[in-house]
Amino acid sequence: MAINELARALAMVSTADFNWKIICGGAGGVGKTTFLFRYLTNQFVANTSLTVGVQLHSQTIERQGKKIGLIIWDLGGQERFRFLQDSYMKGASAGIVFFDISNLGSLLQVKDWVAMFRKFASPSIPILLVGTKLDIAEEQMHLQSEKEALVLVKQLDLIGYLPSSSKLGKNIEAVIYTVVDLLVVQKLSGRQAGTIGGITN
Ligand SMILES: Nc1nc2c(ncn2[C@@H]2O[C@H](COP(=O)(O)OP(=O)(O)OP(=O)(O)O)[C@@H](O)[C@H]2O)c(=O)[nH]1
Ligand SMILES: [Mg+2]
Repeated sequence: MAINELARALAMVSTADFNWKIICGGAGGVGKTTFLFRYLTNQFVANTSLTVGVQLHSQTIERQGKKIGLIIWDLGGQERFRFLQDSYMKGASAGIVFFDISNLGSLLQVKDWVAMFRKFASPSIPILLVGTKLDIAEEQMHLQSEKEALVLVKQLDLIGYLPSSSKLGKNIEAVIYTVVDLLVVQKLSGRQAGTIGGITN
């Protein structure tokens, strides 16, 4: 990871209302890096190389009147990097697990990623399931993946499911905002329990 990225992240931490670490996992090649690049730069890059180990991104955003420092960790999906990734999951506030809608085999790894996040981050970490590459999936696959994804959401007690396309720019911000908004609501309701009835977003 680049030192200047870490320095930027540390500078951000001192000025934000909340600072959260979000971890991203899922099978190799499903499109995690492409997704984060689209989110951070609004560009679709077709020639990413596989993520070696982990990559870190930092960003400050405003949601619900709060300044939020995000540190997003992109965990390489290749099995061989797993041994060094456990420690990077520690302290995460939320997780996003990705699978490829056009390759339903990638759904089989979702359970393992959820289990890892719960083991190494926290047993109660909120996790969103995200389908990628909606643009190249046939209608039939889209329907099938949605059905299977919703079963997993229920089975594994995830926040929910969103299909996305980094190529089309579909549901990119929605994914991040869904996670962040949930954390904001959790934080505010936990802190001021009983004083703010019914926070909605
Ligand atoms: N058509 C299409 N291709 C995509 C999309 N997202 C990613 N890809 C392609 O899928 C390939 C793999 O994307 P990556 O982002 O490198 O995948 P990754 O999940 O980060 O892979 P690892 O780092 O090995 O875990 C690249 O060739 C991307 O261009 C998408 O929304 N649509
Ligand atoms: Mg990657």
